[in-house]
Amino acid sequence: FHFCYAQQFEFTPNYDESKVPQFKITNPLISFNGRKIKNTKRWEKVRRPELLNFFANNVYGKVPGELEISKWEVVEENANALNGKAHRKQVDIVFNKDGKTLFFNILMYLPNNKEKAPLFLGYNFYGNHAVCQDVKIRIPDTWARNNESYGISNNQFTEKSRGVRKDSWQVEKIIDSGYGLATIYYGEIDPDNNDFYNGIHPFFYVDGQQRPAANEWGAIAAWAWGLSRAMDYLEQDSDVDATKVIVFGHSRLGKTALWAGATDERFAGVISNNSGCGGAALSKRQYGETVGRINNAFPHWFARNFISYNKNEKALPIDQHGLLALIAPRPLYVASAEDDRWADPRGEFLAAYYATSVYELYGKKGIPSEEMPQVNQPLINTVAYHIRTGGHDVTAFDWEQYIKWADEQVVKNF
Ligand code: GTR
Repeated sequence: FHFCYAQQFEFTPNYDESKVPQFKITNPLISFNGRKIKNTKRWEKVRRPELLNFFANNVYGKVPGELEISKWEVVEENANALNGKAHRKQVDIVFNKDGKTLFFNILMYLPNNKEKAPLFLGYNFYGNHAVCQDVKIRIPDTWARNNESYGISNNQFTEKSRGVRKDSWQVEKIIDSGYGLATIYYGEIDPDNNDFYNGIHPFFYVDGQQRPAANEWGAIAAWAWGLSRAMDYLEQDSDVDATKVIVFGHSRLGKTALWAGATDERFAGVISNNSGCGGAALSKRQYGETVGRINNAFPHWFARNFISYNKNEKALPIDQHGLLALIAPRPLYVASAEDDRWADPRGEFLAAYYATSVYELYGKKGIPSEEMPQVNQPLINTVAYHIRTGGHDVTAFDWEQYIKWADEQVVKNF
């Protein structure tokens, strides 16, 4: 059944820069009670926790408890994958609680020329088998969104979707650059539907509870939680350099990567690809997708408390630059696409710019000015940004920049 707290919502997106409302940007280095944060110690003791708490209670929702991996199992592996370049592993991560079971499968490719590989970790939208044309990749049998061109009907994946997203994953490029890739089908943690009876949420319900409380996790926080559990596994996989795991995500999964990076400091770097509203973009600009629109179209993504900012962005005590600042001093890459106006490229850029003061507190370089770089001219510092030509997607160009930035900022082998 469905929870219908979405009302009818009249919406025409604004794409006119001159109609962006005037607003004040909250200084990330002034605490909610007005104190100036002058050093990293105060940031870590006072400001970072209060911001984290704000986003947890009012935007993404808190995780109501703890649940450890019950067991993991390597269900398939081959040291000679991708013409001998890579070691492929498929690992089931299993959770058991009160008679309930949930598992997700991590597909990994690790470069054979590295002992412990740095790694990109990210969710996929269409199943692990969609990221690479490799017949050995298992096809998830969990819920899938129907998609005729990918051969997905009756909410089931088929052979037809094998490799369909390979251009957005660039597995060979990643391996050739000395990185591993770990990917998970996001629907295995929580199917992307407006309901809360399946996926991981029910594992935390008390008797009779049917949905999370107003300040508890929506789907994005649940997916972010899954990334942290994947990290628990990676930390004890001796083929991986767990100190160099970069969490990556596109669009709703970019929002997820940002929240995972903010909540789990084990992630050594974070990539937001076209994450837009509720991700890297400033909500107060109300350009393209807005808080009200996203909460109405996807009522299950955020904590219910986030609804109080529908058509009321000005009430936000901190905007999404505060989320980006939570990732400091770890390297952060925010990427936009010129035609992806729905995600507000300028809003994504400005959030990275306004988060920069926190990086500077740590002596790191972020975005030096309010001037956006030209299209296809990446700005690569600890906080990196690019806007490329084209639309809402992940491309080879995007991956080339992420690898270059990871070389310089995370792995330091350039
Ligand atoms: C859109 C949504 C965006 C973005 C996108 C996606 O429909 O409005 O916030 O998340 O979906 O995930 O592809």
